[in-house]
Amino acid sequence: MLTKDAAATAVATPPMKSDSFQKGAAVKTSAAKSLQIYIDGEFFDQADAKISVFDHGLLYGDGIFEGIRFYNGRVFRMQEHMDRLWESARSICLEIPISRPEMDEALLETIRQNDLRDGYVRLIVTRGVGNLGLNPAQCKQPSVIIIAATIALYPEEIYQRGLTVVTVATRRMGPATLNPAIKSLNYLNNVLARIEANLANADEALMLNDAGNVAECTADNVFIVKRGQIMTPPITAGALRGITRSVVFDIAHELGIPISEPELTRHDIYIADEAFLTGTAAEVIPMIKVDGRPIGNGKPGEITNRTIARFRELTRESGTPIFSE
Ligand code: PXG
Repeated sequence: MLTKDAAATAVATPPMKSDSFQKGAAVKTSAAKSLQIYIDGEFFDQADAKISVFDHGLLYGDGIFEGIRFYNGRVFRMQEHMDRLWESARSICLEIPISRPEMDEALLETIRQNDLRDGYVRLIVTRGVGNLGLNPAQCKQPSVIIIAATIALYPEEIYQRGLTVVTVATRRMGPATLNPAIKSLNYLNNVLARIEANLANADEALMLNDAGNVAECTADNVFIVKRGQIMTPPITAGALRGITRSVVFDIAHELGIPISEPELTRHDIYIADEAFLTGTAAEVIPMIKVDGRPIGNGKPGEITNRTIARFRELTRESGTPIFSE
């Protein structure tokens, strides 16, 4: 039986001095080497990669980010991630200080500098240095930070067994407060939900919106399968327009499985035949128990497993090449 700690290993892992951070089937491809971090056009050793304490990204969570995976020397769905980054920027009136082609190249070069073929990239644009007041007009120069690291995968066992999830009391913010469609540096809403899941000894937290409908999990979109049809909450329910979510739409169309975006309640989850979560870090992963109730027969379902298999093929076969071959 895996603990929630095993589930928590799906995080990007810098090569730390101690291995204690990496539990389960951690993957390391560059053990002893210091990471090269991109900050505003320059590369720094990870020990020297620092930004100002006056950056509003730190002071107010004022900034945006993307989490991107690369597999087998190719960046998966890179343009979709860049589209979403630019949309988040536009929504918060943040002017990204470099062009799209420059950002593409900076991302690819960061992976090359670290000599990685499989891993995870964290791309961050902060509001930049200002004063201690929150007015973003004080911040003249946004900063771009790119971290490419290896990723400690969930152990294969967890894809075969599935995740246990609890509904938490913390509601997903509504579009009138901080729109969850913006992938901002302000993740405290999700962090609070995650703390609740940890305290309940669950792998993930199911978050509802203010209307009581299902929104998403803390870093993953939610899907159910009912009578051969795949369903996921609409973006308007408070779900991030996940890139992995959109890959599931592509897979469903390809496999001829009907897919739709109705409002979903907890009841719909409890009576589903199958359920799974999607996210860049978690990929496509079965959800087998919610609030103590087994989903379907309590095992990953057939459509879930087919979706996982096709997702893995796509990650191996497609993407933007990192190295010229
Ligand atoms: N919902 C939320 C709130 C997210 O932050 C997803 C869904 C899934 O989206 P993608 O595009 O990844 O399919 C996310 C993903 C991580 C990490 O370590 C990822 C996210 C947030 C925090 C950590 O991969 N975003």
